[in-house]
Amino acid sequence: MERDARIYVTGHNGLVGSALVRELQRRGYGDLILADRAQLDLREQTAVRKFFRETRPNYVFVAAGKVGGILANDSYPADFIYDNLMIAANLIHSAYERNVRKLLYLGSSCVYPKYAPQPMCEEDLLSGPLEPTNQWYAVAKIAGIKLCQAYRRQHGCSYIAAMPTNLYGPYDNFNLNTSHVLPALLRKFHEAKLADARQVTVWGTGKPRREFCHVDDCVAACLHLMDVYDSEEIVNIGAESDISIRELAELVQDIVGFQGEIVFDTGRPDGSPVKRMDTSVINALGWHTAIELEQGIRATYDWYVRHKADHRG
Ligand code: GFB
Repeated sequence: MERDARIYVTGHNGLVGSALVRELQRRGYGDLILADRAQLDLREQTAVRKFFRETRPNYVFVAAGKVGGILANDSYPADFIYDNLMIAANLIHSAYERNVRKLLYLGSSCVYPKYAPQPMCEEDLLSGPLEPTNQWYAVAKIAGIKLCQAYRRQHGCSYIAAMPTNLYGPYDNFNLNTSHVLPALLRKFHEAKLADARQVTVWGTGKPRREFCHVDDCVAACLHLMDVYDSEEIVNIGAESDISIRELAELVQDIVGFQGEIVFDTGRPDGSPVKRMDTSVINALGWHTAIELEQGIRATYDWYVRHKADHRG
């Protein structure tokens, strides 16, 4: 992307979008197009088309979306499928109408089947049934991938799609009902430490395994793909190692410095047993993770304590 390019980062208040903006600014991109929810509802086709007409972006990052952890996905299936379908369709079609030079669409590791062979390769897409708790989100994200591929095939659009694993970092959602596991654990252990509580409850059996990629690593991958990749196949962004939820809870307990015990609420769903990403494609393109998990969690915990711990929500 040229330094004077007009770059539209959707979802710039979210985990990925905010990290993208920080990194683009650090690299000297001065013409960023940003609009928050009050300014532009991405589910509204007419409003999105008008916004593209007026702002004329050259590049678009689709980091906007309705996202959440296992409980939010399970509780609000209509929101997860409708919002994400509309956002993908409106952004991708408007990009086509306004001749956007290149668009990067962000999917998720949950697009892969629940029992996909591990590690999951890009070719495993649509090879089996999805995890029921997040199938609504996954179907919308798969539709977004297919939109990118269809506009490339029919109209020659340079739209690419990346599938990040579970992400974490600053500006994550720390609401215990809607967040992903890592921010939830940071908050639970932090509040338990302050309250001198005897125990912290972790959902599920603790046996599922997940990968956690720091959002700054993910952003480096996205910008790298924008530079070097232009093809219809999706590309995984993985953490290159995984960990069980029990091990993760113990690590967070240690980082936060909570002295009590961990109990598992097995009445809560586990979700997919394991989600390991095969990263050979993106590794061959020259990207690797740089932020080790413990270091990344420590930095995120520092950020949480400085910015969020006093706020409820
Ligand atoms: O991060 P998480 O909500 O999403 O949960 P998924 C990961 C694992 O952590 C599950 C367990 O086995 C949870 O049961 N867990 C333990 C907890 N304690 C907690 C807690 O306090 N909060 C939460 N949230 N989980 C998501 C999808 O799946 O992955 C999304 O629902 C998206 O659509 C995302 O794809 C990447 O990893 O199971």
